[in-house]
Amino acid sequence: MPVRIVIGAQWGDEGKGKVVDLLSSDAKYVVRYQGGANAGHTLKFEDTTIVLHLIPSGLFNGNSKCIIGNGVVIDPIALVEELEEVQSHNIELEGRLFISSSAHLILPYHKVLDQVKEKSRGSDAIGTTGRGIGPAYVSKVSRIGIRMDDLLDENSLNEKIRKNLKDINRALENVYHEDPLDANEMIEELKPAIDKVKPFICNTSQILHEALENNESVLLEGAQGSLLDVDHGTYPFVTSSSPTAGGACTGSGIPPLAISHAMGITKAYVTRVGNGPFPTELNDEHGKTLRKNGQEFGATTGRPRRCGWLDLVALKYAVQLNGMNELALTKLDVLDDFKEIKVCTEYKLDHGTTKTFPLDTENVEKAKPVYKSFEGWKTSTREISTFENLPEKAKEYIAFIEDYVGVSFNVISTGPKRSETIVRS
Ligand code: 2SA
Ligand code: MG
Repeated sequence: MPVRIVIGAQWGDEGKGKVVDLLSSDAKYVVRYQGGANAGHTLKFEDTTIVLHLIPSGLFNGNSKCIIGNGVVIDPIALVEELEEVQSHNIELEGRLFISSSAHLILPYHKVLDQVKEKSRGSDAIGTTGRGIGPAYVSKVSRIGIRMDDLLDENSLNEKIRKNLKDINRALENVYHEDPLDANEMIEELKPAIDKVKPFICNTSQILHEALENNESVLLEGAQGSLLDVDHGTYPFVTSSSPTAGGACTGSGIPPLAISHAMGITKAYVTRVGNGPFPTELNDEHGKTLRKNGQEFGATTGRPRRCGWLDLVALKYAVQLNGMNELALTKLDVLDDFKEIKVCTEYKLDHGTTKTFPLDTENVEKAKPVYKSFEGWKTSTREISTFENLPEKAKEYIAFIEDYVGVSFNVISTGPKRSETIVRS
């Protein structure tokens, strides 16, 4: 049975939620392995749109069980809001949602730190979502983090919160000149959320190990994207986790050799939200058209996303980084109105051109894209659900991408709904 990772091949928002929802009908388990409530995975059914931030996108598929793995950082207040939203759609959570006892918590002080640190960076701000992601991973790595299993012992939990807050308040007052936070207030604020999430806490790696032994299918749902990876992305303009394939193993407890498929998700163009280099960014009418037609606004923060042409140098890098052996192309329909469509095939740098994605952010910043131009198909692809029915010019565009990166598209999405999808075997 497949153990498949679904990974963003760009800077996030590639449409992973839709693809995971689609594939989860065959998956026994759907697992989030990194990130937190910074993610915004949008699912669109006939007349409903749901945005999930923490809960795996498989929940809306009646059969699969959903796991929030150890690599995720969990804001209990945000989680409970989401649980309530999901329940309002008559989704049963008992027996369907499992949260790793080793996952770390995002506490209110992490969110405050995220926001004051961003403010203090001034024009060097990263453009974080302000959801406390970076500071929560800092706590984890510096071994002062609070984990889900700490929620099971109230006294020791409160003790840990008080102890951490002492240090954090010192930084807030002396470094950032902000008001200190009150431990008692925080503990009170957290209590109802903690009570609600407690029943879901368990040993999720054990569940997954048993699933592997029983040859059951597992789908690992990445959040953000490869170019936001803390190691391999455009550092420091990255998130603080590892969305790439390696992160799926450490963030879930699934061993690397158990992974059979790594599916990369890429839009037919590129978007980025937050700061940092973006070689094919379009600061013109074309960029605006992509944003408008693609509804490119942050699903968590509502921020307008930066838009640009498809970047094959970056896509090839993502394919190599993750060993992607499957690809999904999303939002093809957003290109329907364009007379001319471009894709970047090389970067021009000081010393010449390259097809290799530079590891230093300065060179990504400097890179001037070299484009190949395609004539647009100028006809609607919306709702097309078989490859044969795509316009010839769209097929040529797709074939060029496949040839460049060396992997074919198994899934092509022509609209947000489940039905607006081409699946190629
Ligand atoms: P953070 O909050 O510490 O993870 O921010 C660090 C960088 O990571 C980017 N990031 C994202 N990029 C795209 N989509 C994300 N999720 C939301 C969405 C974002 C939103 O689905 O639209 O609503 O704004 C996401 N989460 C983090 C972030 O922009 C920083 O560049
Ligand atoms: Mg998103």
